[in-house]
Amino acid sequence: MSEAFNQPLSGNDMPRFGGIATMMRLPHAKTAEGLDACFVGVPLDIGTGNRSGTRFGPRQIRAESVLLRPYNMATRAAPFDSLNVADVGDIPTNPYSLLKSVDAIEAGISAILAHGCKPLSLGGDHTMALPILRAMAKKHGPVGLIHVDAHADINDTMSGEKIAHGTPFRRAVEEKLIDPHRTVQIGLRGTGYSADEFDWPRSQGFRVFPANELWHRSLVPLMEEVRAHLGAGPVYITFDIDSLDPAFAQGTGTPEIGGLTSMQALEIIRGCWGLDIVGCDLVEVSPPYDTSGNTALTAANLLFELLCVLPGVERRN
Ligand SMILES: [Mn+2]
Repeated sequence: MSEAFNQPLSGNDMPRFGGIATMMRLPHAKTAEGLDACFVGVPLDIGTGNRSGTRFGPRQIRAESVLLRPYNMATRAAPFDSLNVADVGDIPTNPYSLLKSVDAIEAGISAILAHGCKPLSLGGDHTMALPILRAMAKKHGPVGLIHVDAHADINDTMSGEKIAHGTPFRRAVEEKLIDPHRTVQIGLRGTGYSADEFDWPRSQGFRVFPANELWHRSLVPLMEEVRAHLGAGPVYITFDIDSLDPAFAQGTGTPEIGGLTSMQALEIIRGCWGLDIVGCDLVEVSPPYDTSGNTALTAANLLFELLCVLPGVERRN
């Protein structure tokens, strides 16, 4: 069975530090034709308001992903026995124009969806969630959203701009790309520009789980609640690496103390199993601030975990 689909290149056939640096050492494909799921890079950082560097995120996540092996020990998921997966390379963003980059991302994701393939996007700053959700809504209608982040990213504008990495979910509500009553935000914390901005997500119907309510807790029960809340219907997962505490993921542009642990991140993603997931992203990895490579390594692992909870992935017990 496993012979039928693309397989990651084994470290026994080519040393892990050799070969072409695709995600998980999968084959590179020019398009998503014939694929069930694909990894796609979005090298973008001109939507960031503080530290930049996420344009280098996709390459660094791919570089650290060479350590990943194809079977998930904890969940027994065997994604490459069940789905045909490849790395389709990067979407050609425009380093001089955020708006043109946004259009390019929507076109790139739409082309993947046209093949019936589910994109797992490697970011890139969080601006990319807006064009991705535009493409998703065109195909599926308003989607349910699991948004894991230190920040709500619901600003109306940043420095007067409607499109930036802190505004995508305000735009997504306005453009009816997401169903606010099937939207959850997990891990929010830190400081804000005004006291009332903390109330906006709930005023739209979002369920919000701030980080301080999750400290010292297993998130397995939380995810039971999340699954029940989202129910049937398409779900998109957007995972900002800054949801994790800087102790676990320092290589990001807008770190906030008091965040989630790596273990809680695994519980969140593994707890998405059973939902009708139509795509996902992992954003805001900034290699210039990732001195150990640990943030990109964590991102690579979380992307593998996201692949493992896609519908149709078998579990070998
Ligand atoms: Mn974010």
